[in-house]
Amino acid sequence: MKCRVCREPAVIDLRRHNANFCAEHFLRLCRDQVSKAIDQFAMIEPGNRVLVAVSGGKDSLAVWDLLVGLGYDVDGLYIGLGIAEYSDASAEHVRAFASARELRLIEVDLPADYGYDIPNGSRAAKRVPCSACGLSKRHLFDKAAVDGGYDVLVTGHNLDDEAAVLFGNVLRWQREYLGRQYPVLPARNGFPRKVKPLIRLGEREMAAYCVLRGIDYQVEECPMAAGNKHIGYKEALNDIEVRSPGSKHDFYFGFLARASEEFRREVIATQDDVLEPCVRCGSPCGGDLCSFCRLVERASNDRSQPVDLTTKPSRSETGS
Ligand code: Q46
Ligand code: ZN
Ligand code: ZN
Repeated sequence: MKCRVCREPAVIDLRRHNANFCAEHFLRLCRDQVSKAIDQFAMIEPGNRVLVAVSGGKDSLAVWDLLVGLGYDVDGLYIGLGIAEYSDASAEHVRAFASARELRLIEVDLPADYGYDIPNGSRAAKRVPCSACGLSKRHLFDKAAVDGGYDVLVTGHNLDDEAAVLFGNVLRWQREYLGRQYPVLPARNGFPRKVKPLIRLGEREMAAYCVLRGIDYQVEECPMAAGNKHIGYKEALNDIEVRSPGSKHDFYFGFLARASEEFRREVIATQDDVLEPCVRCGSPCGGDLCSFCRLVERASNDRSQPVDLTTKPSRSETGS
């Protein structure tokens, strides 16, 4: 197995590209794919201040490393979700990464700063954990970006993530979600642009990138993800990819090129631009209180109730 570029021994085969690469040329390929995504979708402009949301997993640490390597001015944001040992270990990976490279890391801790963690918050709000978690993260990403004066918020979603989300949205023809699934969401209501520079790279590539760059990431999956539909969609697409390499890429990029505009037009036409500030936190929202402040309120009301040890969590509350 030889590198396609230099004919030296290869360390990875990429069936989607029908090629093998040595370490040096694989790392270059990753950088080139990120640059290409940034250029193709005008994700980051020169001089932009960039904030990357980091979880401690391979994708978010890799995208931070890649953007710094490409010369961007990037700080990190870590949100402690209070998911027992998983969150403790994730935070350690993020801190070690940032301090070894002398990068600025902003930390927000849900239990310490807002008085709830994802397991309790989701139970109080009667949402599945990933829904309470997604809502909390979106709000805190936006808030940190606005408070810190950042122009762009980066997330580490890769090709496998985006193809799996697309698969789920297409299965149920969720037109609104399809209209929002795009690698760049423009700045709106005072919030920064949101971008996904890893859309041209898959999960396996990101794991290899971290190993080759010596990035020590959180390998454990979040325990709350067990049984979630997204994982099932990823497995289904992996089966297809084995039989037909390049399918995920063609599925996702085919959608972007041929279909997404129609759905995006619908979303833009129905977008409510006269949002009022939340009475508690000031974030733009449709009612008096934004959904994040409602979640915080429910979680704190729940804490003041006596704990009923005879009640078992319902199916939807556990996310299974
Ligand atoms: S962290 Fe949060 Fe994920 Fe865990 S609770 Fe679900 S959404 S699975 S990216
Ligand atoms: Zn090579
Ligand atoms: Zn609010």
